[in-house]
Amino acid sequence: MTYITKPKLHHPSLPKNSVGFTRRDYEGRVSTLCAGCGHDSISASIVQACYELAIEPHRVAKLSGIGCSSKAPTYFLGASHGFNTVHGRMPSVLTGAYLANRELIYLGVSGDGDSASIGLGQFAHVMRRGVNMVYIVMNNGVYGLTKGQFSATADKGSVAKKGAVNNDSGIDLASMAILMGATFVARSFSGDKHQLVPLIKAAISHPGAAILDVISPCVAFNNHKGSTRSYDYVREHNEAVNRLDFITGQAPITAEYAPGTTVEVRQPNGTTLRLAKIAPDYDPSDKAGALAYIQEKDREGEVATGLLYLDSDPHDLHGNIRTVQAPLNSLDEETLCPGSDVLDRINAALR
Ligand SMILES: Cc1ncc(C[n+]2csc(CCOP(=O)(O)OP(=O)(O)O)c2C)c(N)n1
Ligand code: SF4
Ligand SMILES: [Mg+2]
Repeated sequence: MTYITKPKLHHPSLPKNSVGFTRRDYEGRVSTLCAGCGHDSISASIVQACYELAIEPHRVAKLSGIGCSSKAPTYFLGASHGFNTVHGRMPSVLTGAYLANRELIYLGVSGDGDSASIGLGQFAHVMRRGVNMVYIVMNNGVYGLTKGQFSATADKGSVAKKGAVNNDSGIDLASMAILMGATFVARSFSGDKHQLVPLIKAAISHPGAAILDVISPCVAFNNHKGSTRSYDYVREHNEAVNRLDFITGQAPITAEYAPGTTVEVRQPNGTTLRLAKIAPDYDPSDKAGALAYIQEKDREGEVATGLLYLDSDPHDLHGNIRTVQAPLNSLDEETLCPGSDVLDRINAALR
Protein backbone atom coordinates (compact mmCIF):
# COMPACT_ATOMS: atom_id res chain seq x y z
CA MET A 1 0.00 0.00 0.00
CA THR A 2 1.22 3.49 -0.78
CA TYR A 3 0.94 4.68 2.82
CA ILE A 4 3.44 2.10 4.05
CA THR A 5 6.86 3.72 4.04
CA LYS A 6 10.09 1.80 4.18
CA PRO A 7 12.27 2.40 7.25
CA LYS A 8 15.15 4.72 6.34
CA LEU A 9 17.54 3.24 8.87
CA HIS A 10 19.69 0.36 7.61
CA HIS A 11 21.39 -2.26 9.71
CA PRO A 12 25.01 -1.08 10.16
CA SER A 13 26.39 -4.48 9.13
CA LEU A 14 24.76 -4.45 5.65
CA PRO A 15 27.50 -4.92 3.04
CA LYS A 16 28.43 -1.86 0.96
CA ASN A 17 29.67 -1.64 -2.60
CA SER A 18 32.78 0.24 -3.71
CA VAL A 19 30.97 3.62 -3.72
CA GLY A 20 29.64 3.09 -0.19
CA PHE A 21 26.01 2.13 -0.89
CA THR A 22 24.10 -0.87 0.45
CA ARG A 23 21.68 -2.80 -1.75
CA ARG A 24 18.82 -1.08 0.13
CA ASP A 25 20.05 2.31 -1.11
CA TYR A 26 19.01 1.25 -4.63
CA GLU A 27 15.44 0.38 -3.65
CA GLY A 28 12.40 2.63 -4.09
CA ARG A 29 9.01 2.81 -2.42
CA VAL A 30 6.93 -0.18 -1.33
CA SER A 31 5.37 -1.67 -4.48
CA THR A 32 1.62 -1.35 -5.04
CA LEU A 33 1.63 -3.91 -7.89
CA CYS A 34 -0.19 -7.25 -7.44
CA ALA A 35 1.70 -9.79 -5.31
CA GLY A 36 3.59 -12.04 -7.74
CA CYS A 37 3.64 -9.54 -10.65
CA GLY A 38 6.69 -10.16 -12.83
CA HIS A 39 7.41 -6.41 -12.93
CA ASP A 40 8.46 -6.47 -9.25
CA SER A 41 11.05 -9.18 -10.00
CA ILE A 42 12.48 -7.04 -12.81
CA SER A 43 12.70 -4.09 -10.40
CA ALA A 44 14.61 -6.32 -7.98
CA SER A 45 17.01 -7.29 -10.77
CA ILE A 46 17.59 -3.62 -11.65
CA VAL A 47 18.37 -2.91 -7.98
CA GLN A 48 20.81 -5.84 -7.90
CA ALA A 49 22.53 -4.82 -11.15
CA CYS A 50 23.01 -1.17 -10.09
CA TYR A 51 24.30 -2.25 -6.67
CA GLU A 52 26.78 -4.69 -8.23
CA LEU A 53 27.95 -2.12 -10.79
CA ALA A 54 28.44 0.38 -7.92
CA ILE A 55 26.55 3.11 -9.74
CA GLU A 56 25.88 6.26 -7.73
CA PRO A 57 22.05 6.53 -7.75
CA HIS A 58 22.10 10.25 -8.62
CA ARG A 59 23.82 9.37 -11.91
CA VAL A 60 20.74 7.50 -13.16
CA ALA A 61 17.68 9.00 -14.89
CA LYS A 62 14.71 6.60 -15.10
CA LEU A 63 11.90 7.47 -17.48
CA SER A 64 8.68 5.62 -18.20
CA GLY A 65 5.30 5.88 -19.92
CA ILE A 66 1.95 4.70 -18.54
CA GLY A 67 0.97 1.23 -17.29
CA CYS A 68 1.72 -1.04 -14.32
CA SER A 69 5.20 -1.47 -15.86
CA SER A 70 5.66 2.27 -16.14
CA LYS A 71 4.77 2.62 -12.45
CA ALA A 72 7.64 0.27 -11.58
CA PRO A 73 10.41 2.95 -11.49
CA THR A 74 8.75 4.26 -8.31
CA TYR A 75 9.75 0.96 -6.70
CA PHE A 76 13.49 1.07 -7.47
CA LEU A 77 16.29 3.64 -7.42
CA GLY A 78 14.43 6.05 -5.14
CA ALA A 79 17.43 8.41 -5.08
CA SER A 80 17.68 8.70 -8.88
CA HIS A 81 16.10 11.22 -11.26
CA GLY A 82 12.66 10.14 -12.47
CA PHE A 83 10.15 11.23 -15.12
CA ASN A 84 6.79 9.51 -15.66
CA THR A 85 5.75 10.68 -19.13
CA VAL A 86 2.60 10.31 -21.27
CA HIS A 87 1.50 6.87 -22.56
CA GLY A 88 3.92 5.72 -25.30
CA ARG A 89 5.96 8.92 -25.27
CA MET A 90 8.84 7.96 -23.00
CA PRO A 91 11.33 7.54 -25.92
CA SER A 92 11.09 11.16 -27.10
CA VAL A 93 11.38 12.57 -23.58
CA LEU A 94 14.36 10.29 -22.94
CA THR A 95 15.98 11.38 -26.21
CA GLY A 96 15.56 15.03 -25.23
CA ALA A 97 17.01 14.45 -21.78
CA TYR A 98 19.95 12.57 -23.28
CA LEU A 99 20.61 15.40 -25.72
CA ALA A 100 20.60 17.89 -22.86
CA ASN A 101 22.91 15.86 -20.63
CA ARG A 102 24.86 12.84 -21.81
CA GLU A 103 26.51 12.33 -18.44
CA LEU A 104 23.60 10.44 -16.88
CA ILE A 105 22.77 6.75 -17.29
CA TYR A 106 19.36 6.57 -18.98
CA LEU A 107 16.94 3.82 -18.04
CA GLY A 108 13.73 3.73 -20.08
CA VAL A 109 11.02 1.52 -18.57
CA SER A 110 7.96 0.61 -20.57
CA GLY A 111 5.27 -2.01 -21.14
CA ASP A 112 4.26 -3.95 -24.21
CA GLY A 113 1.18 -1.73 -24.60
CA ASP A 114 3.23 1.39 -24.01
CA SER A 115 5.91 0.35 -26.54
CA ALA A 116 4.16 -1.85 -29.12
CA SER A 117 0.70 -0.25 -29.31
CA ILE A 118 0.40 3.50 -28.72
CA GLY A 119 4.18 4.01 -28.63
CA LEU A 120 5.29 1.87 -31.58
CA GLY A 121 6.43 4.81 -33.70
CA GLN A 122 8.45 6.26 -30.85
CA PHE A 123 9.91 2.84 -30.06
CA ALA A 124 11.11 2.38 -33.65
CA HIS A 125 12.78 5.76 -33.90
CA VAL A 126 14.56 5.69 -30.56
CA MET A 127 16.17 2.37 -31.58
CA ARG A 128 17.61 3.77 -34.82
CA ARG A 129 19.09 6.98 -33.43
CA GLY A 130 21.82 5.55 -31.25
CA VAL A 131 20.45 6.95 -28.01
CA ASN A 132 22.74 5.65 -25.28
CA MET A 133 20.17 4.06 -22.97
CA VAL A 134 18.86 0.84 -21.50
CA TYR A 135 15.27 0.37 -22.67
CA ILE A 136 13.45 -2.27 -20.63
CA VAL A 137 10.08 -3.58 -21.82
CA MET A 138 8.18 -5.42 -19.08
CA ASN A 139 6.30 -7.61 -21.55
CA ASN A 140 3.19 -9.44 -20.28
CA GLY A 141 1.14 -9.57 -23.50
CA VAL A 142 -1.71 -7.54 -21.99
CA TYR A 143 -2.66 -4.06 -20.87
CA GLY A 144 -2.42 -4.93 -17.18
CA LEU A 145 -3.36 -1.51 -15.82
CA THR A 146 -6.61 -1.33 -17.84
CA LYS A 147 -7.69 -4.87 -16.89
CA GLY A 148 -6.10 -7.31 -19.28
CA GLN A 149 -6.94 -6.57 -22.94
CA PHE A 150 -4.57 -8.28 -25.42
CA SER A 151 -1.63 -6.07 -26.29
CA ALA A 152 0.13 -5.96 -29.67
CA THR A 153 2.79 -8.41 -28.47
CA ALA A 154 0.25 -11.14 -27.60
CA ASP A 155 0.85 -14.24 -29.73
CA LYS A 156 -1.70 -15.12 -32.40
CA GLY A 157 -3.86 -17.93 -31.04
CA SER A 158 -3.18 -17.18 -27.37
CA VAL A 159 -6.24 -17.30 -25.14
CA ALA A 160 -7.45 -14.56 -22.78
CA LYS A 161 -8.50 -15.27 -19.20
CA LYS A 162 -12.19 -15.31 -20.18
CA GLY A 163 -11.60 -17.50 -23.25
CA ALA A 164 -11.33 -15.01 -26.16
CA VAL A 165 -8.73 -16.02 -28.78
CA ASN A 166 -6.27 -13.47 -30.17
CA ASN A 167 -6.53 -13.43 -33.98
CA ASP A 168 -3.96 -10.71 -34.60
CA SER A 169 -0.28 -11.33 -35.30
CA GLY A 170 1.99 -10.51 -32.38
CA ILE A 171 4.78 -7.94 -32.66
CA ASP A 172 8.20 -9.26 -31.66
CA LEU A 173 9.91 -6.26 -30.08
CA ALA A 174 13.37 -7.88 -30.05
CA SER A 175 13.25 -8.56 -33.81
CA MET A 176 11.89 -5.09 -34.42
CA ALA A 177 14.65 -3.48 -32.37
CA ILE A 178 17.29 -5.41 -34.35
CA LEU A 179 15.72 -4.29 -37.63
CA MET A 180 15.48 -0.70 -36.48
CA GLY A 181 19.16 -0.46 -35.56
CA ALA A 182 19.48 -1.12 -31.81
CA THR A 183 23.02 -2.27 -31.06
CA PHE A 184 22.36 -4.45 -27.97
CA VAL A 185 19.22 -6.60 -28.06
CA ALA A 186 18.41 -9.18 -25.42
CA ARG A 187 15.39 -11.09 -24.21
CA SER A 188 14.90 -12.51 -20.76
CA PHE A 189 12.31 -13.66 -18.25
CA SER A 190 11.40 -11.92 -15.00
CA GLY A 191 11.64 -15.29 -13.23
CA ASP A 192 15.28 -15.86 -14.27
CA LYS A 193 17.38 -13.48 -12.20
CA HIS A 194 20.57 -15.36 -13.06
CA GLN A 195 20.08 -14.49 -16.70
CA LEU A 196 18.51 -11.06 -16.23
CA VAL A 197 20.92 -9.35 -13.78
CA PRO A 198 24.05 -9.84 -15.96
CA LEU A 199 22.08 -8.75 -19.04
CA ILE A 200 21.06 -5.51 -17.30
CA LYS A 201 24.67 -4.91 -16.23
CA ALA A 202 25.93 -5.54 -19.76
CA ALA A 203 23.22 -3.28 -21.25
CA ILE A 204 24.22 -0.45 -18.89
CA SER A 205 27.84 -0.85 -19.93
CA HIS A 206 26.92 -0.80 -23.64
CA PRO A 207 27.56 2.66 -25.14
CA GLY A 208 24.57 2.68 -27.51
CA ALA A 209 20.88 1.77 -27.79
CA ALA A 210 20.32 -1.32 -25.64
CA ILE A 211 16.95 -3.01 -25.30
CA LEU A 212 15.83 -5.79 -22.99
CA ASP A 213 12.51 -7.42 -23.86
CA VAL A 214 11.66 -9.09 -20.56
CA ILE A 215 8.73 -11.51 -20.42
CA SER A 216 6.98 -10.54 -17.21
CA PRO A 217 3.80 -12.49 -16.38
CA CYS A 218 0.70 -10.59 -15.26
CA VAL A 219 -0.70 -12.76 -12.47
CA ALA A 220 -4.05 -10.94 -12.48
CA PHE A 221 -4.94 -11.24 -16.19
CA ASN A 222 -2.50 -13.41 -18.15
CA ASN A 223 -1.18 -16.31 -16.12
CA HIS A 224 -3.63 -19.05 -17.11
CA LYS A 225 -3.58 -22.08 -19.43
CA GLY A 226 -3.68 -20.96 -23.09
CA SER A 227 -1.60 -17.84 -22.36
CA THR A 228 1.90 -17.74 -23.87
CA ARG A 229 3.06 -15.21 -21.25
CA SER A 230 2.32 -17.25 -18.12
CA TYR A 231 5.02 -18.38 -15.70
CA ASP A 232 4.44 -22.04 -16.63
CA TYR A 233 4.54 -21.41 -20.40
CA VAL A 234 7.73 -19.34 -20.34
CA ARG A 235 9.51 -21.78 -18.01
CA GLU A 236 8.64 -24.67 -20.34
CA HIS A 237 9.53 -22.87 -23.59
CA ASN A 238 12.54 -20.76 -22.62
CA GLU A 239 15.38 -21.44 -25.07
CA ALA A 240 18.47 -19.55 -23.90
CA VAL A 241 21.06 -19.02 -26.64
CA ASN A 242 23.83 -17.99 -24.27
CA ARG A 243 24.51 -16.97 -20.70
CA LEU A 244 26.29 -13.73 -20.03
CA ASP A 245 28.49 -14.39 -17.06
CA PHE A 246 30.96 -11.63 -16.60
CA ILE A 247 31.78 -8.14 -17.63
CA THR A 248 35.52 -7.96 -17.33
CA GLY A 249 37.14 -4.63 -16.62
CA GLN A 250 34.61 -4.19 -13.84
CA ALA A 251 34.49 -7.66 -12.32
CA PRO A 252 37.12 -10.39 -12.20
CA ILE A 253 36.66 -13.62 -14.14
CA THR A 254 36.26 -16.32 -11.54
CA ALA A 255 35.07 -19.30 -13.58
CA GLU A 256 36.78 -21.45 -16.17
CA TYR A 257 35.20 -22.78 -19.33
CA ALA A 258 36.19 -25.45 -21.79
CA PRO A 259 37.83 -23.98 -24.93
CA GLY A 260 35.30 -23.06 -27.63
CA THR A 261 32.35 -22.80 -25.27
CA THR A 262 32.67 -19.07 -24.63
CA VAL A 263 32.91 -15.92 -26.74
CA GLU A 264 34.43 -12.65 -25.59
CA VAL A 265 33.28 -9.39 -27.09
CA ARG A 266 35.19 -6.17 -26.44
CA GLN A 267 33.23 -2.93 -26.28
CA PRO A 268 34.63 0.53 -27.13
CA ASN A 269 34.44 1.66 -23.48
CA GLY A 270 36.92 -1.00 -22.37
CA THR A 271 34.47 -3.53 -20.98
CA THR A 272 34.37 -7.09 -22.23
CA LEU A 273 31.28 -9.27 -22.40
CA ARG A 274 31.89 -12.95 -21.84
CA LEU A 275 29.20 -15.20 -23.25
CA ALA A 276 28.86 -18.85 -22.36
CA LYS A 277 27.36 -20.50 -25.44
CA ILE A 278 24.26 -22.60 -24.91
CA ALA A 279 23.18 -22.86 -28.55
CA PRO A 280 26.68 -23.67 -29.92
CA ASP A 281 26.15 -22.20 -33.41
CA TYR A 282 24.44 -19.02 -32.29
CA ASP A 283 26.39 -15.89 -33.23
CA PRO A 284 25.00 -12.67 -31.66
CA SER A 285 27.03 -10.51 -34.06
CA ASP A 286 25.17 -11.93 -37.09
CA LYS A 287 22.13 -9.68 -37.59
CA ALA A 288 20.40 -11.75 -40.27
CA GLY A 289 21.18 -14.97 -38.40
CA ALA A 290 19.72 -13.57 -35.16
CA LEU A 291 16.48 -12.56 -36.91
CA ALA A 292 16.18 -15.96 -38.59
CA TYR A 293 16.84 -17.80 -35.31
CA ILE A 294 14.19 -15.80 -33.43
CA GLN A 295 11.66 -16.55 -36.19
CA GLU A 296 12.56 -20.23 -36.22
CA LYS A 297 12.09 -20.55 -32.44
CA ASP A 298 8.85 -18.60 -32.62
CA ARG A 299 7.52 -21.02 -35.24
CA GLU A 300 8.37 -23.90 -32.88
CA GLY A 301 6.50 -22.13 -30.04
CA GLU A 302 9.74 -21.50 -28.16
CA VAL A 303 10.98 -18.19 -26.71
CA ALA A 304 14.59 -17.36 -27.61
CA THR A 305 16.30 -15.61 -24.68
CA GLY A 306 19.79 -14.31 -23.90
CA LEU A 307 21.91 -11.75 -25.73
CA LEU A 308 20.34 -12.03 -29.18
CA TYR A 309 22.21 -9.30 -31.05
CA LEU A 310 25.27 -7.21 -30.30
CA ASP A 311 27.05 -4.64 -32.44
CA SER A 312 30.32 -4.19 -30.61
CA ASP A 313 31.00 -0.88 -32.36
CA PRO A 314 27.79 1.04 -31.66
CA HIS A 315 27.03 4.53 -32.92
CA ASP A 316 25.92 7.30 -30.62
CA LEU A 317 23.48 10.16 -31.25
CA HIS A 318 25.83 12.81 -29.82
CA GLY A 319 28.65 11.59 -32.03
CA ASN A 320 26.36 11.62 -35.07
CA ILE A 321 25.26 15.22 -34.62
CA ARG A 322 28.51 16.47 -33.06
CA THR A 323 27.07 18.11 -29.97
CA VAL A 324 29.08 19.55 -27.10
CA GLN A 325 30.29 17.22 -24.37
CA ALA A 326 29.08 19.37 -21.46
CA PRO A 327 25.47 19.25 -20.19
CA LEU A 328 23.49 22.14 -21.71
CA ASN A 329 22.63 23.62 -18.31
CA SER A 330 26.33 24.10 -17.60
CA LEU A 331 26.96 26.27 -20.68
CA ASP A 332 27.24 30.00 -20.07
CA GLU A 333 25.52 32.69 -22.09
CA GLU A 334 28.61 33.47 -24.13
CA THR A 335 28.81 29.87 -25.37
CA LEU A 336 25.10 29.57 -26.01
CA CYS A 337 24.81 32.94 -27.76
CA PRO A 338 27.92 33.61 -29.90
CA GLY A 339 26.68 37.08 -30.97
CA SER A 340 25.13 38.70 -34.02
CA ASP A 341 28.36 38.69 -36.10
CA VAL A 342 28.51 34.89 -36.04
CA LEU A 343 24.78 34.68 -36.76
CA ASP A 344 25.17 37.05 -39.74
CA ARG A 345 27.96 34.88 -41.13
CA ILE A 346 25.83 31.73 -40.78
CA ASN A 347 22.86 33.43 -42.49
CA ALA A 348 25.11 34.68 -45.28
CA ALA A 349 26.46 31.18 -45.85
CA LEU A 350 22.92 29.88 -46.29
CA ARG A 351 21.88 32.43 -48.90
C1 LIG B 1 -3.22 8.38 -24.25
C2 LIG B 1 -3.71 7.23 -23.41
N1 LIG B 1 -4.40 6.23 -23.98
C3 LIG B 1 -4.84 5.19 -23.24
C4 LIG B 1 -4.57 5.15 -21.90
C5 LIG B 1 -5.09 3.99 -21.08
N2 LIG B 1 -4.04 3.06 -20.70
C6 LIG B 1 -3.39 3.19 -19.53
S1 LIG B 1 -2.24 2.01 -19.29
C7 LIG B 1 -2.61 1.31 -20.79
C8 LIG B 1 -1.91 0.07 -21.29
C9 LIG B 1 -0.77 -0.36 -20.45
O1 LIG B 1 -0.29 -1.56 -20.94
P1 LIG B 1 1.25 -1.91 -20.84
O2 LIG B 1 2.08 -0.83 -21.37
O3 LIG B 1 1.43 -3.24 -21.45
O4 LIG B 1 1.52 -1.94 -19.27
P2 LIG B 1 1.13 -3.05 -18.16
O5 LIG B 1 0.04 -2.39 -17.37
O6 LIG B 1 0.67 -4.27 -18.85
O7 LIG B 1 2.38 -3.23 -17.41
C10 LIG B 1 -3.61 1.99 -21.45
C11 LIG B 1 -4.17 1.61 -22.76
C12 LIG B 1 -3.83 6.21 -21.34
N3 LIG B 1 -3.48 6.22 -20.04
N4 LIG B 1 -3.42 7.23 -22.10
S1 SF4 C 1 -2.53 -6.10 -13.15
FE1 SF4 C 1 -0.97 -7.49 -13.94
S2 SF4 C 1 0.70 -6.14 -14.65
FE2 SF4 C 1 -0.61 -4.93 -13.27
S3 SF4 C 1 0.32 -5.14 -11.24
FE3 SF4 C 1 -1.25 -6.73 -11.41
S4 SF4 C 1 -0.11 -8.53 -12.13
FE4 SF4 C 1 1.19 -6.75 -12.54
MG1 LIG D 1 1.58 -5.07 -20.58
